[in-house]
Amino acid sequence: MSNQQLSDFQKNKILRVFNTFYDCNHDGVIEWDDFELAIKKICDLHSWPTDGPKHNEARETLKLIWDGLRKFADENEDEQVTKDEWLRMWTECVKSVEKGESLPEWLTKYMNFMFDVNDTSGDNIIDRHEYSTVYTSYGILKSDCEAAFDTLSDGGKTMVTRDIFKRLWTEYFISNDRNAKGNYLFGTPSF
Ligand SMILES: [Ca+2]
Ligand SMILES: [Ca+2]
Ligand SMILES: [Ca+2]
Repeated sequence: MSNQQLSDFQKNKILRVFNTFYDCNHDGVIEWDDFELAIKKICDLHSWPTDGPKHNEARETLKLIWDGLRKFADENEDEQVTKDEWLRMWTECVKSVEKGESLPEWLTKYMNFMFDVNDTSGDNIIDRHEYSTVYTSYGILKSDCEAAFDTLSDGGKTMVTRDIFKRLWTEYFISNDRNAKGNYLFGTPSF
């Protein structure tokens, strides 16, 4: 199995997510430790108290996501997902979606989780302020966040609901079109 089916553009997008959102301690592999850091970051961001219901819920959700990710990507079962394993998983994933299959369940869970993390107010819409707050916490510049959000929302004309978020999410991971709006889902692309 090779990564040849993905274009460099697709690989760059997929690795950006690996580096920015999953490999939180930046040691080049995804492990449970990275998820622990993500839980801490998200709870701090929302001021969810340690061991409170929201904190426990975030941990349970991320545990399910990690189990799903390992099942699909951790070929040698060493409890680490390398960049090569990550790209191979995505190659398979892009192929199945192109055949009309849906995204794997763990990824749908992750998508819903990220939507909920973004939607601080809980009104089922991500607004510009909510979006910038979350992504600046991942080290993306505020100006990049705001520019990206303006693209995603057509300058505020389109409400970023869960359905729209899902469409943009799928576009981000699957599309090979450089003009797709979904490319801006995680900040202004640098590619
Ligand atoms: Ca790591
Ligand atoms: Ca592995
Ligand atoms: Ca909201």
